[in-house]
Amino acid sequence: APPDFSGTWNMVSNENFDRYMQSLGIDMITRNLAKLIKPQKIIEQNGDSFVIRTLSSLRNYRVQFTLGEEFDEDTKGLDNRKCKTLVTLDNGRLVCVQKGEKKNRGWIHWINGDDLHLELTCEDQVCKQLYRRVQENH
Ligand code: 1AG
Repeated sequence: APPDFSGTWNMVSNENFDRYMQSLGIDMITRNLAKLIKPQKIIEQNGDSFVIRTLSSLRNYRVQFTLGEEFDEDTKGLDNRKCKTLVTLDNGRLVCVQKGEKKNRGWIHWINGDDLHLELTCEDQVCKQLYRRVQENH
């Protein structure tokens, strides 16, 4: 069975984020603020349908998709581009391809125990983020 990505996840590390943002054309002031932030991911998964919210004091971002169904993504509040985006499941990994102005753009999410990994790619830059599951109070 595929993993269940649902839950709340807090960032614990973020490698090469500055160069990833540079490849998206983000200005230095915004990059320097963004680097200080440790966002939280809130993922709701229902079968093949997902909502992923990335929350921070600086920006919030929400993406909603169904596996295997290409959609129009507007990266509003981030680099403000339009993409044709497709997310599929490949060996338990959520693999996203963001077709648009930027070459080789996308991301991959996977779970290992209480760790949620995110690799963000744009052109020749790969940013590696690690999030840890926030325990639910029952
Ligand atoms: C993401 O996509 C998007 C978040 O995780 C990547 C963050 C920034 C990269 C782009 C541009 C930076 C512009 C402004 C930075 C301001 C805040 C950054 C921190 C907060 C992000 C909301 C994958 C996701 C699926 O859709 O997990």
